[in-house]
Amino acid sequence: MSSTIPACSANDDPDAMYTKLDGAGCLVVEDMASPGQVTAVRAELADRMATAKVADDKPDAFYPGITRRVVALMHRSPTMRDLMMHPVTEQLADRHLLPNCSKWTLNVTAALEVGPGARDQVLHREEDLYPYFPLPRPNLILASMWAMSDFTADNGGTQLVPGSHRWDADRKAAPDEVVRAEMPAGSVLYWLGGTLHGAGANSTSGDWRYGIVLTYNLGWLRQEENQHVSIPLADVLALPDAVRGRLGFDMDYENALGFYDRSVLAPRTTERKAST
Ligand SMILES: O=C(O)CCC(=O)C(=O)O
Repeated sequence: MSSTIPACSANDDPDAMYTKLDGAGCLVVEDMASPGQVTAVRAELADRMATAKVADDKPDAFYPGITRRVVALMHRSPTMRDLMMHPVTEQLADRHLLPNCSKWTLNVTAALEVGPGARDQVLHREEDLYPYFPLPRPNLILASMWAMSDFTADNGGTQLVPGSHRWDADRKAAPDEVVRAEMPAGSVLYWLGGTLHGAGANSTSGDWRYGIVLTYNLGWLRQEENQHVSIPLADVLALPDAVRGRLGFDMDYENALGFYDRSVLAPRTTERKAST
């Protein structure tokens, strides 16, 4: 397979889009967030991002130096909460995850900046979280990267290994199998949970590359980021049911996984009379 990342537009036929994503293990979709939405997300996260610790540069660290990250985005960015429910994500995740679950949920949220001089991140798979399945694993995760700045091959554009979602555990990526995502701000890079990827080196640019990762997993798996404590309960109660469901706050799973007593979240104002 040639090492290229397929691209399409947000209005393309969802089945055709998923065929490309499933074939290569990755896909760029342009014009997903408007310039206004990109500005709003950046403004909502600006204070937190400005004070986030810049990682130290240790050669073996999973997170390369000269990068910074902020999590709990469903609490911190109302605009990102809207984009989390984007119809293209809904269509792709339905196709990728619903064969293995009755509901899928938001897994991880993180704003990631890659600064000038940052090295390549080690290649990894989102599904390495669940090592009990042998490679290639069943469909467990769909990942997305929302470009909040332009992504280029030399400013930290995500590295991807197209086709690696079908590899077994012994196969390593050769240098010419690794490609770097290039896309304008407002685009989204999707990749499958089995696809090798990592943040790219910011080798020659003087700018910080800015992306937002949202990943989604099967509803019966534990979420990597604990969404139940990443957003205050009072805020959760004000959200529409569909958003709450995506965060994992509902109990409508097969086998009642995640059940809870609804009266704890919405206490009755008057106690029901004891029956005689
Ligand atoms: O920043 C990127 O492009 C990818 C980040 C990533 O894969 C990670 O932080 O695990």
